[in-house]
Amino acid sequence: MTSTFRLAGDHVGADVRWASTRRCRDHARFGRVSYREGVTLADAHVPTPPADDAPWWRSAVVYQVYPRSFADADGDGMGDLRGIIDHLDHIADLGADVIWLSPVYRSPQDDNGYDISDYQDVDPMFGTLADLDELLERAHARGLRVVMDLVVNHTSDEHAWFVESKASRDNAKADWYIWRDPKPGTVGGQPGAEPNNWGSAFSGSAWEWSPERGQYFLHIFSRKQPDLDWENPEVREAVFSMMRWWLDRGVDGFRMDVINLISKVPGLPEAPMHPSGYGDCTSLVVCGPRLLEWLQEMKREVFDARPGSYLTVGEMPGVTAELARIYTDRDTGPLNMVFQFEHVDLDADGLKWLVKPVTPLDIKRSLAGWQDAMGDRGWNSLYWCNHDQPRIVSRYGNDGEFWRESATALATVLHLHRGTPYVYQGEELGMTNVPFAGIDDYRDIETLNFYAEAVGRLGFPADDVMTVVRQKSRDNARTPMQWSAAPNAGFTTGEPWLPVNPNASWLNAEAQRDDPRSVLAHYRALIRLRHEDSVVVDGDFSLIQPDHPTLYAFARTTSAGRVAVYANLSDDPLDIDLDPADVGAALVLGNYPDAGAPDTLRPWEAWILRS
Ligand code: TEU
Repeated sequence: MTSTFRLAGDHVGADVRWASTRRCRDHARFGRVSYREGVTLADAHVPTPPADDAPWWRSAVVYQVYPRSFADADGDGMGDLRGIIDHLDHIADLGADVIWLSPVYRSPQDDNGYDISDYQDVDPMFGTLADLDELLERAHARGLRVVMDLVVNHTSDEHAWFVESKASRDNAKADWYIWRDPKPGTVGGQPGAEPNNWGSAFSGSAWEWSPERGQYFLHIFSRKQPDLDWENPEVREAVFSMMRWWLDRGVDGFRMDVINLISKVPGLPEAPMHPSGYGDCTSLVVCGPRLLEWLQEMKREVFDARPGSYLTVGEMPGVTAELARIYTDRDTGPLNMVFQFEHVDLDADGLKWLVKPVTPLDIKRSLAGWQDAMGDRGWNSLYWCNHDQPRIVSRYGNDGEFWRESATALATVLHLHRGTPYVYQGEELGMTNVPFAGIDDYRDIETLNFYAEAVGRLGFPADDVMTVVRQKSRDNARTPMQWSAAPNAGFTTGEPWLPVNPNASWLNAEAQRDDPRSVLAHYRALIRLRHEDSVVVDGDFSLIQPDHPTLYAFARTTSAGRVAVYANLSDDPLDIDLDPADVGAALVLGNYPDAGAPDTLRPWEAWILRS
């Protein structure tokens, strides 16, 4: 079969509206092009905008801001709220609809703000509540919504609730956290006295001894992040009331941190052993017995009585597609969408740090499986990157020879799936992993704890450990945003809290802003396409040539038409056959400067075809 399609204008980083109204005359080079002189693409297929009565977040794109690394307005080396306010135009120009703000609450910053000591105040290092109000106002004025991070599986150990809880066994908040006695016959605080064998996600035991109270408390994450006891109705009401307070203040929803860990299996039984030497409690804490009930309760208590429509996304490591569909069911689900982890765990052999190779076919099967599983009842969130994940162009792309092509190909594939896309700051520029020289450059608690444990207790060679740290550390995502080629990438006039990636000299927002071939221009075009074409929002999903090892191709269809994606996820050219349904379709967006050959995809070339 000949892979002929019609070209809808200069398609590199093309502005989609422009492409869709431009006259397309110069396509004669495609032998079987059937485009009539003088007919615009708009005449050929008028894209129908998404329906007005559908929930707004279905056609939205979310931009995640990690405040400490976004922009520093006061020169202390740490990003802040005023820095975000100063750069709202960047987010608005990209076309994003929503900002998800990683935590800016008061926090000792043991886990960069995911350890909160006051849910209803802003940490002074980020600014004030008045700054946050101003950010909300200015974002809203640009049509941008703002979603807050809700971290309520745990608090900081410096939160007033925990300070009170640990003071005695009979205070008013004594049962707000998960307290347990030492194992019978042992001495509390001694190795082996922990109530069970669970390991923490950040290395070591998940239990910490509290001498004040003479008991252990559970912390699935760091010892400064004690888990709240959601079995206690007072805890739930305190969380719901705090959420209502934020909604009253004008926020537009919540990204709910590890929300599927709040319900633990009663009795906290021993867990199967893990290579780390501790029990792997995943099966005992993930999507536990009362999770659905409590999420329904949250929806009822916080959202149902309010006019308006909010965005709720539950971060859910280890969630199955079957459960995710239930949590996001369009009629009965308590959440709009969840973050699932399957496609970002493909390179982990059981443990994040045991890296294994991933093929394009693995990625395709995983993401396509989720498309099928959500069907038209559930809803996907679509992401490659966030503050916990290595940079996608370094991870599943080629950040050397095909940096631009692979960054844009991966973006194309993801954004054309059914679901709500998330863009993590710098992803829209194709930011890469950082080549830090040694462990001293890293700041992330997960990375530092792992390194200490792997090199110290487990005795692995430091060089081997550094190899995996460079691939997987969360600090790859957390290096400062690359605004320009100025010192410190224009992020700060001071000393940045985490070193800047040296490639900021050429990889930065300023260099890309007016370049129609840039990664940034490509992201803009993808976002615009979603806003303008209901097929991208609503279309059914089906893979094309599902078993092909490097071709990632699929179609989205509704009665309004068909959008097809053909992407070559490899460093080699690829001869392809178009699906018969796509022969004669218009090319609305590609990622090379010219149309190339009609039946060959160049390395990491990606096409979006419309018919
Ligand atoms: O992350 C949850 C989570 O599953 C992490 O353990 C994640 O798998 C890990 O960071 C991957 O390396 C959320 C937040 O996004 C993360 O930043 C926090 O550290 C964590 O919860 C605890 O609040």
